[in-house]
Amino acid sequence: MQRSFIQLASLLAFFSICQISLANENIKIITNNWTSQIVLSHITGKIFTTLGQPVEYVKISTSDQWGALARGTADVQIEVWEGTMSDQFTRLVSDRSITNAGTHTATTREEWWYPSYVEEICPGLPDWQALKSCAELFSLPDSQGSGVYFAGPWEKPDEAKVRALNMNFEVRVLNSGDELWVELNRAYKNKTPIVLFNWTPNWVESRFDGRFVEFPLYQPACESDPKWGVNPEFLYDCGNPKDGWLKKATSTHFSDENSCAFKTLKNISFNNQQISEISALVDVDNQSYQAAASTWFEQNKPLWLSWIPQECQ
Ligand code: TMO
Repeated sequence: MQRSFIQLASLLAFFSICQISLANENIKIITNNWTSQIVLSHITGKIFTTLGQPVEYVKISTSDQWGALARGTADVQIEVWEGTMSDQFTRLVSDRSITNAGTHTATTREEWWYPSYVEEICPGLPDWQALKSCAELFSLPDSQGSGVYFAGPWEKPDEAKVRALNMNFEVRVLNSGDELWVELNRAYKNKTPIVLFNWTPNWVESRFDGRFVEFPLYQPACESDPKWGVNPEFLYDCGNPKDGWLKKATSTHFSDENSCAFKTLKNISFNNQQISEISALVDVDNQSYQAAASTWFEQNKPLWLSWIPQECQ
């Protein structure tokens, strides 16, 4: 009798330890390499912390994040952009390897972009055919006469786009948003021609006047059917979507283990103005990512409280 009581008691103790360790396991939030994503991740972390959920941040590239989410070594991605990430996101969600945690209000665009003064040097912009005939204007001393396009590390195959549209451009891939802005600032100061990857919502639109290049309108078939579009032999003879979505993703076990955090995440929704203001706190006002997250968090308490379901408050 006594023995079985001890057994039962130790069994109960064992289960409660398991539960505690389950509940106390840190939520692993992915951080990438552009500003709004990093700040939004920290804001999300602060919201989870108010639910009593400890968090940690996992710095990882967008290309490696899919495996990490699928394996559960990362739990939360707060910014999945249609223009650069829809293929993997859609495939992994339909495989049930990751979970779709809903859509932000913001609409997005990710595309080749230039500052407005470039239009005076290359008339006909923003049409891509004008850019094609002006390619040499964008050459650099070490580009053998080809134009240079500064790309980020996130994009769809831009080499393929250049080839399919038969443009005389070299694609230079940089490692982060910050490296793109170094090139933009340098060119802007001297008013030299530049074309680089950019996106909206972003802080750039609050500081620099500029436009996206208009490539042939995106349709999904452009990326699956070579016969589609101006080049019947190649894929990618089109631009990115002009009003893309912005979604959130989690590992598949996240919703079971952290139901309040998951429900809250589903409600989290940023709009274009909020995202560009948040990125400007860092890239214009020079706050740290953490400080920008704290600033926003302090100033928007009613909003983020409204994202937490009643039963979790
Ligand atoms: C994924 N990004 C917003 C940098 O294009």
